Amino acid sequence: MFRQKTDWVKKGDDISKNLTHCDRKQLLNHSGKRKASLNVLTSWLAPIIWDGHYDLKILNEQQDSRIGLFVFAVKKYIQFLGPFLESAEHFFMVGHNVTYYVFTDKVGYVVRPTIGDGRNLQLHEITADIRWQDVSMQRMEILTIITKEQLPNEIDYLVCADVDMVFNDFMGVEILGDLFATLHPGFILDYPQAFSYERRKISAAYIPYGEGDFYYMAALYGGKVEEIHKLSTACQNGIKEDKKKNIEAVWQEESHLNRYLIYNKPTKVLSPEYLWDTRLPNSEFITKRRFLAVHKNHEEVRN
Ligand code: 4YA
Ligand code: UDP
Ligand code: MN
Repeated sequence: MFRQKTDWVKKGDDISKNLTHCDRKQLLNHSGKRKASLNVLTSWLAPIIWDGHYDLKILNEQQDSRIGLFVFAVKKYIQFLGPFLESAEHFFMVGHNVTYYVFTDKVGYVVRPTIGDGRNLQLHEITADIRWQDVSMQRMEILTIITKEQLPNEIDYLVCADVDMVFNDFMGVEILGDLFATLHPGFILDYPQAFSYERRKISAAYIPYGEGDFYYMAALYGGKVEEIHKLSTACQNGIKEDKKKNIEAVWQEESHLNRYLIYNKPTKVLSPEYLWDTRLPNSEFITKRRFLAVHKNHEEVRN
């Protein structure tokens, strides 16, 4: 049966009511600030994932994928692994098939948390690099290897994360897509010229002024295993090229990731709900804080 005209009018009313309750609407009054990050769609029509814009019940019914969560916990960062895994058990992909891929130089020290049904933990031993920058970048090298040899047989999607984080609210299948990346919470209202991209032409991560959509944070990104293989190979090649020239991109692998994502657009972008630090301004724009940075003493954990 056809809907009566009044039904449509009613539906329209509901939408405008929702809009008045949307905090991001405040931005309409901000002048001199960029609003692209607070949108629900990028210019290339990829969704930007904000709370309230998807129906998780329907997505869960449609999704039967095997999901990996890749994380490095090397040297002093081993202290973050317990809270990271425990919070992931509460909030990460609840009800789905999850494998944690943990890389550490201290396999013997890891206290295995209680892991739910349909979830498992793989511990992999690696040798620690001396400089923290190298440890951070080594993640790309490991990704190139495991996404080629091991992961294609084990999982469909891989999520790559920093370990100095805790899950603080649900993060589910709404994030999954062929290639997804997260908006850096420190740059949400900035224009691209203010992004901390690598600006030296000599680096393989170079991004000229005038280019770039968003500044993405390397603390959370992912996609289909094949896509992460392509991404990590490109970033690792850039890192190697720079090393040959005795240079290092300003934000290590994050700089290479940002360059890759300009020319290989993500199919989904995660809003800062998915990456937050409670010390940051502009928190009025987010209603969920799903993944929070632990406040660490940088000098202490990095030496
Ligand atoms: C990281 O962020 C951490 O080292 C910081 O401690 C903090 O958690 C941040 O992420 C969110 O330009 C309250 C501090 C606000 C700092 C905003 C800038 C840094 O931005 C860099 C790129 C890198 O992405 C760093 O990883 C990031 O700092
Ligand atoms: N990392 C590690 N051991 C180290 C340095 C880095 O395991 O000694 C890993 C860890 O997963 C960490 C990530 O590399 O979360 C990125 O480094 P960090 O979190 O210090 O960067 P930030 O987010 O502060 O820029
Ligand atoms: Mn971190």
